[in-house]
Amino acid sequence: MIGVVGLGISGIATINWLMDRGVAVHGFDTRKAPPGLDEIPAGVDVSLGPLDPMELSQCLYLVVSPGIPKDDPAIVKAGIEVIGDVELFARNYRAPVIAITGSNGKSTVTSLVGDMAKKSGKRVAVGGNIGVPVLALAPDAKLFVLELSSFQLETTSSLKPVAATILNVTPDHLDRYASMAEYTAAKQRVYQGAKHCIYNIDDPATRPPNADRKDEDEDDDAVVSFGSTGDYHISDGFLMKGEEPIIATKDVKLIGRHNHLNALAALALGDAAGLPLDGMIKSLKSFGGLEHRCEVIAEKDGVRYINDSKATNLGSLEAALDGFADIEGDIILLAGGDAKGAEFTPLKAKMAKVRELICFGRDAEQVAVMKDNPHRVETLDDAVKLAASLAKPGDLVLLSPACASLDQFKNFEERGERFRLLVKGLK
Ligand code: UMA
Ligand code: ADP
Repeated sequence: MIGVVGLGISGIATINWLMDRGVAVHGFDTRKAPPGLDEIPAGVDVSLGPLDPMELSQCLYLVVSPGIPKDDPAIVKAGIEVIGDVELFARNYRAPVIAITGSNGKSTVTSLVGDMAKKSGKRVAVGGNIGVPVLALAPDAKLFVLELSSFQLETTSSLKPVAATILNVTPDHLDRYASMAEYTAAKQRVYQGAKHCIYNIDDPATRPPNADRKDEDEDDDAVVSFGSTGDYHISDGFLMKGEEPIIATKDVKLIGRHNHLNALAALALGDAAGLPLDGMIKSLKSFGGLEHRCEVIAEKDGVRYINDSKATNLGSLEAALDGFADIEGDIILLAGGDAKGAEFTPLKAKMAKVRELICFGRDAEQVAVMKDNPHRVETLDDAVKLAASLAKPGDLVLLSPACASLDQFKNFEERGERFRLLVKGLK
């Protein structure tokens, strides 16, 4: 019998996958009413509430969901092997994998690479942390493009991606990691066994262990860099591969410098996996990005409203502020929620364009240190009302919360949709 700990979407997909293969399963969840309870197939025993090490230890091994730390005391005490759904996938699937991690840009790059593969006629499956559990993906895909979180990487050791990247590392999930070093180490696991490691030359934490070899042999394509310089870089308004211009940035549909860096990473990953250049260029011209990421949702009385609800950490807020540094008016910034243990004072230096900071949610106090004279309100509803009353023509009302949404919403999508609705309702 195999234990599946966590009955969210990855737990349910794992249970179904094991049951399809005739394996006996026992499900566990620390919650009294986990979301996937109704979807558990008949014949699976389920234990809810605090994990019991004795009961866990009856299993052959445990497949632990990303939402539960693998060093949970009960799990450690059980003393049996602990893996994640991505490890189970890695042990059983043979098609090439492109693996993408980083603090920000994962979903954008994952979707973009998936689109590049599709436009190149590949039978591709896209999943992982982006919201589709790896064990729910079409098993007959010829290429898997996987977004992997640090939590998923912690429980994965057999994945051998054809191409792997860490896009960037900025503070996040510090409620679960003791230090940035620990968080970075989890991300670095993506390079284990990777054929091509693709890293951000401007961010030392993304540098793979074998990068020094590249310093000695420039043609070594096991390590590839992107960024302000490096193998893939931006020069004179073009995305470049070495000396070769690939596409003008003005022809790339994704906007903002951070997205141009994402495009470079996607090109490097696609190249490493053997995708043809014309398919990748077609995709760069047409892929407009995902909802809730610096999305312009309305313009009212000369005020633009931007939904960046997916900005759940400092790095993503910083990218948004950099991206809007050249606007004519000012920014009215709506931020707050569950701060996940982050320290906001470093962002004080980035507030030049922010005229008003409106903080909401559980950790409003923590977020408020970013600027002098901040406004504090309870909810996003109050924040939008206040923002509308303070905005002048030319201004930008930016929801880029730099926090998780879980204190007041089901997820970042619900927060973004609420924002959209509130803005729509403004007179
Ligand atoms: N939980 C408990 N007790 C349990 C199990 C879970 O309290 O016994 C809680 C967790 O603390 C968490 C929630 O339940 O708050 C969901 O955890 P889960 O492991 O059941 O999550 P899944 O529904 O399986 O979704 C997971 C990823 N969730 C997390 O890593 C928290 C999803 O990423 C991912 O899309 C999905 O697997 C498919 O691979 C979401 C996420 O927030 C989007 N990821 C984090 C991020 O992007 O920052 C890492
Ligand atoms: P992730 O899946 O890592 O959360 P997303 O592509 O969903 O990444 O983007 C999350 C947030 O990060 C959005 O606010 C987006 O504007 C911002 N972002 C996207 N790419 C980058 C990047 N390369 N650097 C910093 N921020 C980024």
